[in-house]
Amino acid sequence: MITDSKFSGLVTKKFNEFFLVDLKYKENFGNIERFLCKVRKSINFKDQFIYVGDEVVIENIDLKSKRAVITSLKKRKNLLVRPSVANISNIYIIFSVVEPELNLSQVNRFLISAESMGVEVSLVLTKCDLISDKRRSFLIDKFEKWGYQAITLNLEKSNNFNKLLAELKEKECSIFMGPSGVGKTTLLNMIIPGLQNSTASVSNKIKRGKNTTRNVELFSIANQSYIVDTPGFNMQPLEVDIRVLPNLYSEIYKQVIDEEIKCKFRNCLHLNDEGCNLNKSFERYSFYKEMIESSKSHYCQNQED
Ligand SMILES: Nc1nc2c(ncn2[C@@H]2O[C@H](COP(=O)(O)OP(=O)(O)OP(=O)(O)O)[C@@H](O)[C@H]2O)c(=O)[nH]1
Ligand SMILES: [Mg+2]
Ligand SMILES: [Zn+2]
Repeated sequence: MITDSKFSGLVTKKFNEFFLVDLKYKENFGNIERFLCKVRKSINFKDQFIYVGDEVVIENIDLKSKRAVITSLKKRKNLLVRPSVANISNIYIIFSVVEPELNLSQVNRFLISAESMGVEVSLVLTKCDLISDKRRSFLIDKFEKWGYQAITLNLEKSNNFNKLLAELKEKECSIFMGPSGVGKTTLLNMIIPGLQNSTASVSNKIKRGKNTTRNVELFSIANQSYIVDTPGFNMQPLEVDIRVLPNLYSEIYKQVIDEEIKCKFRNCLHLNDEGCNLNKSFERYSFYKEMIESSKSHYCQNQED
């Protein structure tokens, strides 16, 4: 039986020319809520691709074979480029405190790249069962100075995990991002018992993860609440417009907004002391400076306008 009505759906997985689409309002067909879809041939999405996280309209729904056809793409709120995921509401940057070792410059790049998306960003530190309480407190203090209340996870204690789980269920679509081997999939498997996605121990030889997760997929954790697991990767130097960079570091924008510091030039990049009133004695200043230097070509210099 093929229905002739239209329904809203969410793309949860993509492979070749196929898409898995979950019905937005699950009660439409009882317990059938996921359809294998292709895009209608006559549709031209103006060269737009359809990504995981996109909201689409599906038609020609065949309840028996659980197939349908995508006939239109709704306007998206945002699009993350690497990996490609649409309509993210929250980014969780996940790092392990050891195995692989915490690399602060990498943590910073992930955080700033996430901040440039303009969504809420959180930091999660895994494998805290492998470090002392003293070291854990030290890290919490460090990241607090960076502007983040790090969520620390310990496989042997469940209180922080339970808090995180409750928080995630309140969010529309959260994404887990971070290097390979930090425990993103392990965390997802704890969140969705029975999921059993593959995880792998960190390589002894190179002390890095083994890139176990290969695909981007959206998982439902509560009504209208999803999580995306992503393959781990290392963040390359960012290509963010350097005029926005000062707004992505809380140590800088707090001084500008809360303390109302004023530099001589309105678009001051806070690199030199001449005419600059920013207090530069914070840990991430050297990362900030490096990031500005490496993305200088993106800056159309016009400091005095
Ligand atoms: N001791 C300890 N080990 C953990 C913890 N979380 C994850 N691990 C281990 O870390 C290894 C890597 O975990 P994965 O979940 O595969 O890591 P991932 O981030 O998904 O890696 P990719 O898919 O390659 O990006 C596994 O052997 C996990 O058992 C933790 O909190 N404590
Ligand atoms: Mg994984
Ligand atoms: Zn300045």
